[in-house]
Amino acid sequence: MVRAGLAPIPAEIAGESGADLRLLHESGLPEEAYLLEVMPSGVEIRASGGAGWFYGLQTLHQLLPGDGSLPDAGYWTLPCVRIEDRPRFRWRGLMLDTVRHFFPVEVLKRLLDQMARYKLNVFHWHLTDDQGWRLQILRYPLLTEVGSRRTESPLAGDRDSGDGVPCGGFYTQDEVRDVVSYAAERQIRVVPEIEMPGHAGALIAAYPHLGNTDAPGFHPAVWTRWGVSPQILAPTDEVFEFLENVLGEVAGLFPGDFIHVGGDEVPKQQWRESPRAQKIMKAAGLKSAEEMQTWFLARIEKFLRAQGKHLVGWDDISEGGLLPSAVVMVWRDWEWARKALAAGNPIVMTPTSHCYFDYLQGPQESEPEAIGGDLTLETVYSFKPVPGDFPGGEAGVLGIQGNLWTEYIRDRDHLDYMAWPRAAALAEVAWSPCGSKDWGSFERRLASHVPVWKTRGIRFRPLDLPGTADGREP
Ligand code: TNX
Repeated sequence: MVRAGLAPIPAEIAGESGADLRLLHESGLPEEAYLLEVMPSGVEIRASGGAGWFYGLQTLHQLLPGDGSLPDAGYWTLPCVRIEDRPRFRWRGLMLDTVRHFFPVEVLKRLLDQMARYKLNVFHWHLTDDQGWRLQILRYPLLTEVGSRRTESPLAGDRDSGDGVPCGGFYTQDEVRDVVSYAAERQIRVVPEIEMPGHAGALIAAYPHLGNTDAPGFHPAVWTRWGVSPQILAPTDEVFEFLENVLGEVAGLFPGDFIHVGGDEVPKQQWRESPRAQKIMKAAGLKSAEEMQTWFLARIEKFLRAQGKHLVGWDDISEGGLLPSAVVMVWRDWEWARKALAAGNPIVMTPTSHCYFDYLQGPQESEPEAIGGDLTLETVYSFKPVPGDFPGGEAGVLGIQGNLWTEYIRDRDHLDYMAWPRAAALAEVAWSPCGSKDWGSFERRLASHVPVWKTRGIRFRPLDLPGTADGREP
């Protein structure tokens, strides 16, 4: 055992009290595990590295009464406890869609702060889509010059009309590096998402020759409605070269192991109707547009492997057959999870039934406008991500993730309202051992987080507002 002090100590804890807080190295503990002991002689946190110390400190912080500010007495009184703790899953994610609405870096950092408090460790950053391209790529400046701007968005309360208000924004590479290091200091890895071959309308608006220019209805433009644009990337060598150059820059910006390439909801009509795409399909011996999607992404997967990265994609990537080593993010039918696991592909469970934080969390009449759906706090908490019949049980399940799609989430306060407290429920599912959940206890404990959220200016959804149908099972 050696004395160590690598993990940042929250200012309130370090304080001026001179509390005897020891961070001790214990190599036998798994990567994110910690042992926290509060004793009359002081506090000890044992871990095998930074992640464990960091999580021990988060738990210590949660033991502090109220909002964490120093009481009048000038010191805190902590209960003597011994907590041995480790996460159930290694992927405990939250996704933010920064395309449908743009959120400045400050808002991302606030979200990362909250994630850290709940020991969530993956920030999935949705950066490109039909409605915008939000990541600076040095080699292709039009991606942001053209692709980050749309002329208008759907009107609030009337999805089929436009609001006439231009909307734009993107992150510079310096800003991305800043976010990545801010996240890393909080033990959060950032997984960027660059969508292909569908949800790529903004890319095609910037570089129209990469679309299916010979398909009927080819219309390059940054999409101004929600839903899915029919414009998809052409399956040409030129497109692959472009994507590889983009992904090369992305790989350099994001040091983590994973790059998400979307792959969801690809409308295949243009591939069926483009003579050029059909020719490529036949030459490659592919029987369907679905097979061509797998072929397309297999080529990208090979490129990413050569860069030392794993491809992650939404479960739609399996429609034309599974890619050899892709991580499948399951959002629709749980059958996709079983198929992926049976083929040996790891999965992240993020089904709409329990993880879509853009869905309504109470009666529609009394909630802010949302995409629809029905996802109460209790339903999130009831999430059982690994049913008994998953091939290989829990072994292939990397973890779980909540998704904040932002078609109807326009600003920071609304984002808070949709994320909290639901993301806290998800965090408990992600961290706690299977079978240890207790809704009553969660509700009681959650109440004690309210003063902290208030101090931090988090505009959470008040806990006494009504939910709707609860406790849905998968
Ligand atoms: C489906 S989930 C989408 C998103 C939308 C979301 C709205 C997924 C892979 N695709 O493009 O924003 O529904 O809930």
